[in-house]
Amino acid sequence: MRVTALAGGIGGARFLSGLRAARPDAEITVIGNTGDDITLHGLRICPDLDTVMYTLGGGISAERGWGREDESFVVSSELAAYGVGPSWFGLGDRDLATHLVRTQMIDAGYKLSDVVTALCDRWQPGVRLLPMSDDRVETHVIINDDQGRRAVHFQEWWLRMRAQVPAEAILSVGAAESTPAPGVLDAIADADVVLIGPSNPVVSIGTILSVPGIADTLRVTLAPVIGVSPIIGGAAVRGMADACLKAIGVETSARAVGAHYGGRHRVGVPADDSAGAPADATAGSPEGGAPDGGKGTSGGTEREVGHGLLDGWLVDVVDAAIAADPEAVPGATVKAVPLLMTDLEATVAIVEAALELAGV
Ligand code: GDP
Ligand code: FO1
Ligand code: CA
Repeated sequence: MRVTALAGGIGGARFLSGLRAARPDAEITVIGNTGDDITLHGLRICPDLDTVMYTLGGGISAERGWGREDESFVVSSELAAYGVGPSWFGLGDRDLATHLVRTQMIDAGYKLSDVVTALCDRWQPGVRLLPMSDDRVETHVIINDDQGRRAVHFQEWWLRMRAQVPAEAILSVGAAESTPAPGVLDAIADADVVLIGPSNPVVSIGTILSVPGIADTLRVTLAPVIGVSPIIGGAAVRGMADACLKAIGVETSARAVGAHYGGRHRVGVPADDSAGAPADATAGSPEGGAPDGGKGTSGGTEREVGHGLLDGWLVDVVDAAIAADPEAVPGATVKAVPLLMTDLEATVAIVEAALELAGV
């Protein structure tokens, strides 16, 4: 079985551990977010790709969820002694080796996807890890504080400001001119099932969807597409996803995020009324798709691929009312199961529920 999953960092990586354990014989392709990437001290750092690689490769810090286990921060503290920051981004000594290898390879002309393959040669994550794009796409956040209205890198907003300064907009800079990395569109088109992990809907999944072609391929793939909600009981399980959702005008609820991704199937819509809206490059927007899942059109009786991305949407049992409401995510089947990834067994059960909803 070929399974393709979209994933950000910590939430995505945990979900992938469950996927790999649930289907050890499956061919798993992961499309990873690179919008969080940042250049510091001349080094290219790819937090979400590394989080997936270290988590599946057994090298992640279990305590932090990012970076390496058994880590030291000698270089970071020596830089701080020179007054060289940023102080809000901790670069571990072991982790630095990854960034050195990556930067050397990129400087030598290799594409990011080649670099990821080379790094995974060491870590053997048991999945095919693809960056969403080989092009530089970076998430920047428009804020307006006492220093005025300006754009800051996502990492500065997320780590230094702890997402406490309201975001006026979240932009996927470079996305409009980017192309999906080799293998990304085929992995979606040729999959037996596509899973959208419980990652941040705006700055992880939304950024992946901002690469032209990815959302459109999700809309038309013959594979069932199942999403897993990162929002439980009206809050993110971890992190500040609520601040990101607020910036794009989406309520922090499993219902609103499901409706934002949208259902793929429209019942009662004529076959010739399924064209998508034009693409844009706003993080969090499923690339021009109607955020309401394409509802509201009346007409014929055929089951058609609609504007949305989802065939199925998994929500937590505390949000079971959403599953009972057929209008909650129009065009998608909503199911409620326990969604807390407390351990591998619980995560495997979530994956099993997603695959069952997909009918594979
Ligand atoms: P990041 O890149 O490190 O921020 O990680 P992701 O974008 O992949 O995932 C972040 C999201 O994971 C957050 O919005 C959390 O709500 C979600 N998350 C974390 N743990 C869990 C969990 O146990 N269950 C579910 N359903 N979501 C989770
Ligand atoms: N997250 C933090 O909260 N503080 C850090 O100092 C930090 C450093 C860091 C270094 C490498 C890396 O791969 C990830 C790192 N992260 C850190 C996590 C990461 O910046 C964020 O969690 C994600 O990018 C947000 O999705
Ligand atoms: Ca991330």
